[in-house]
Amino acid sequence: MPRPMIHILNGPNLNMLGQREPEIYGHETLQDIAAACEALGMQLGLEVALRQSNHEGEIVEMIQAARGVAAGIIINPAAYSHSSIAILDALHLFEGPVIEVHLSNIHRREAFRHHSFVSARADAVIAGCGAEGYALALRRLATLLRPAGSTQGRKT
Ligand code: DHK
Repeated sequence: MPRPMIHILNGPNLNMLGQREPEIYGHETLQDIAAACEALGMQLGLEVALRQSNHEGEIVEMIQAARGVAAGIIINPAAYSHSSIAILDALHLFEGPVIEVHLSNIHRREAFRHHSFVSARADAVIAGCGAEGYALALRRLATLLRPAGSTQGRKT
């Protein structure tokens, strides 16, 4: 049986993780996050594909391309969280669950980071857990995508 596909989409400047303000965003690189999510995906029975773009329109196209292909989306829209209605609208086109992740706790930072347009479509929002936020999002998607009545992956 093919494993359900999860797309992990990342916005601007997240390609610089590891070098970028590590006191805020941590020391892990996006490649580290991709490797950790692929390994966890194997355990959870999910296939994982991680992508990043510095361009709003490309992120919109990634979301459109996930339709009918991905069972769920994890998205860190980065700075576009606070400005992009286009990304919100694209997510409204996607039929599966969406989890929004922020490495930092955006609510403890500058006021302009407190509002995310994307949250209006997200089934859950994880902020302030660093790179672990992606793993938490993956676990939540595994729960949401588990067939009703299935005990697979449950601890007890
Ligand atoms: C990442 C960014 O690049 C910022 O623009 C957001 C987010 C916060 C994060 O915490 O992952 O404001």
